Amino acid sequence: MADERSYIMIKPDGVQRGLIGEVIKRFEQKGFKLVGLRMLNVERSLAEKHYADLSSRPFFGSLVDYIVSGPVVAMVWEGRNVVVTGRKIIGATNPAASEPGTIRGDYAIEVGRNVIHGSDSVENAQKEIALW
Ligand code: RTP
Repeated sequence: MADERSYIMIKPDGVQRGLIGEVIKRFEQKGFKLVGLRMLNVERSLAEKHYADLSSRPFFGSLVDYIVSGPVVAMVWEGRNVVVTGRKIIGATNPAASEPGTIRGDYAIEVGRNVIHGSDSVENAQKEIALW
């Protein structure tokens, strides 16, 4: 579907490290279209809702602390297979496993500071876009 959309978010460490341009460049060069962008400080309740599926995990508190620690860049990207391809551009969750050439593979070493979020399914993308 040509108008598939994904919710992509540059997390506070990515913003602080000056990686906004690099992330946007990689998605643009691939051929995806940026259809929405907003920089914001995240309320704790919004971070908790976004990661509600992980609320029983031991790292949930530190994950929410991380997301509210500074501004994020919330974006919607559009294009064919953008959800799955976006996850490939981003790389594996744990930077120890993400391949060089991916964003996390090139710019992160810790799972708790992994620069960027990308929706993991079309259904979750729709929910996240509505939420953010
Ligand atoms: P994201 O939602 O941020 O794109 O990440 P993901 O789908 O690749 O991974 P997920 O399992 O949904 O985890 C969400 C975020 O939680 C943090 N995390 N920390 N300390 C830990 O062991 C741990 N595990 C996951 C990461 O920031 C991960 O992106």
